[in-house]
Order: sequence, then C-alpha cells, then structure tokens
Amino acid sequence: MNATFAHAIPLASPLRPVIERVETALIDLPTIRPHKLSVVTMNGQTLMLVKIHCSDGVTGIGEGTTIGGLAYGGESPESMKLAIDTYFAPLMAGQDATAVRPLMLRIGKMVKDNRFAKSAVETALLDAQGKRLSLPVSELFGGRMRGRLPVAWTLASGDTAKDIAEAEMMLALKRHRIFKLKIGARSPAADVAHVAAIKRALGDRGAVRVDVNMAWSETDAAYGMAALADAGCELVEQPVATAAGLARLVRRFPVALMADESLQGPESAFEIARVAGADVFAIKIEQSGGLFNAQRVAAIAEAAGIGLYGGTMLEGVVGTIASAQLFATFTQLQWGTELFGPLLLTEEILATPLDYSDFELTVPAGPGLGITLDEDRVAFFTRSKARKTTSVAL
Ligand code: MUC
Ligand code: MG
Repeated sequence: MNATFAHAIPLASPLRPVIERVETALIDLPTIRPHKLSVVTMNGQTLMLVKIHCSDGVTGIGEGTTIGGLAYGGESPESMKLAIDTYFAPLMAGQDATAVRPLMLRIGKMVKDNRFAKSAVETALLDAQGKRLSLPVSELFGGRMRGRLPVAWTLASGDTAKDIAEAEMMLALKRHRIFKLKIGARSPAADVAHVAAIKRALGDRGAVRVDVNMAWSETDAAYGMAALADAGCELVEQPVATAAGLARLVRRFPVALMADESLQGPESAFEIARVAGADVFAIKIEQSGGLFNAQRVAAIAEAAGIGLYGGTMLEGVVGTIASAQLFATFTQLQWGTELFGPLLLTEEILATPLDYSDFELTVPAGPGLGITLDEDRVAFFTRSKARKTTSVAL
C-alpha cells in the first residue's frame, strides 16, 4: 500500500460545504435574583451568541458567557464578540465546515488564548456538523453514557434564611437536591455558620457543597475545610487560588476538594493530576477552551483517578446544552453537574424549553445541540448599543 491513504478523504473537496458567514450578537438577560459570588454580584447575564452559516444551508449556534464581565477571568462577552468578528471570522471564511478539528487547529495557530471565544465557535461548528449528519453532538464524541444529568443548584442570595427557603422550594419542585453555596465574601467563621445552618435545615434531604472562588488564604482554608467537614459539607471547590495551594490541602480533611479556576485546559489538568492536587475536576467547556479540550481534561482526570463534575460558567441555553452533550459521553460523572444556568435567567429564548425534572436535565436527542432558538425573543434581547455593566463589585 502506498501513501495515498492520507488523501482518501480530501479536506478541500469542492463537494464539502464551506463557511459563508459568521455572525455574533450580545444578548442581555436579567437573573431571577442577585447572584452573589466572592468576586462579584450578578444581576444579569450576557450571552455572546455566534451563528456560523454554511454553504449547504446549515447554520450552527454557539455561546460564550463569563461571570460578571471581566470579574472572573480575562475574557468578557464583548471581547469574545470582538475577537470573533475581527480575527476568527476571516480565518474561517471559505473553509471546509465539516473539518471541525482541523479548523479549530487553524484558529489555534493564529489566535492565542481566547478559550471562551474558541469554545463558542467550536460549539457552533459541532452544532452545524451534527445537524448535517442528523446526529446529536454527543454522537460526534462517541455516544452517550446517559441521557439525563443530575443538576445541582447554587444558593447565592447572600442571606441564610432566603437560601434555606430557596432550597426547600427546589426540593419541593423536585428540581435540585444538591446545593452549592457560594462563600468567601464574609469571614470564614461566618461562612461556616451559614453553611452549617443550611445543612442542619436540609439534613439528608439535600447534599451541601461550597465554592469559595479562591477567596481564602491557606490558613483560612485549613480552618474552614475542617469546620465545613464537621458541618456535613461534602465538597469544597477552589478554596485557594493556586494549584500548589490546592495540592497542599487535598486529603488533609474529610471533605472532597475540587479544582475549578485552576483548571484552564488540558495542560493545567495534567499538572494538577501530576501532583495529585484535587479529588474532583469541575470540567467546563469554556474554561477548557472548547469541547475537544474538555474531553481531554476528562481523560486526564480518569487516568489519574480524579472524579468528574460537569461545571458551568452560568451559560444560557446554548452553552448549557453544549456542555450537557459532552458530559453525557463521560464514562464517569461521579459528582453530577451544575448545568442550571438557564434557570437563573428570567427569560426563555428557546422555541421549546429544556426539560428539568426529577432533579435532572434531559439531554436533547435531536440533531446537533438539539435545540431551536426563538428568534423573535433573541432579537428582542439583543443589545443594540454599548451598555453599562449589570454586575456589581463587592
Ligand atoms: C463557579 O465558580 O463555579 C458555577 C455555579 C455558580 O453559581 O457560579 C459558577 C461559577
Ligand atoms: Mg467554581
């Protein structure tokens, strides 16, 4: 056999559909209540939607979000839009729309960092390819292990009594029974009292976890993790900022330790795994730099015996379902997911709403992402001119 194999599937065949146009928009949606993190209080969420129009008439949709504009990381919805309009789109125009991985590599050569924008574009390419092949995105990743995903809810009103009432409502609605509490804005002692009160009220009816969003020093964390374990908290997410700090805390207390902000794609995942620096990875498609990279992060976790949790950047419906399509394919998903982003928003932008029931989210089974936008509602909430931020710093 000679070397003609490499040409068996020509990448630039005239029969292949090409990318004709890349369109972006910012969609501003209010949240159902202020969402208080240690870094920011959110009163709204901005979805950066990207549509990729292809020559075969197929259009793929992707989404990029951040938390509180630039409060959480180096990208914002506005910066993603700018990067895609100015730098990604010219690289994509005329390219084979079906060659998703080669196209993402092409973009990667010319665009450094910008992981969230890459995730949005990759999602849109995969949505288009799934629609073209009449397959859900999960099938492009090897097929589903599960069609429904457990979904945690974040209690972040900033008020213990309100959080307990909210948790009781979620239990009564059978929407959530895993609760993540956002802490780190107050003193560790006040936070521990808050967590203990909520766990006492819920008992065995609800699991309680916390996310410190890097707010603690290692000294705070040593006190806090011991006290949280005593209070019945089962998992502490990113108590300190650095991966080295996480590695010094892991397995010292009878509570699982999860990495979130320290996970910035496969290389950082490999480094944390190398030093056994976490019990669990919060895998996020945006933070990983897209679905392919998130799949690599999952593979590293599995090889290292690290548990998996399907994380969120508080994405709207598009980013949430892109995440769900991938998380459905993970061999193990021991800690469930927190894909509740759309439920934090007051407005529905899908033609058919997502199914959150019996404590789980149904992963859509239709082609591509399996969702259809309500274009009139999207148009209504699309930003038409520069706007002030809806996030408030603490
Ligand atoms: C984070 O840090 O995990 C996830 C849930 C939530 O309320 O905020 C996000 C971000
Ligand atoms: Mg987190």
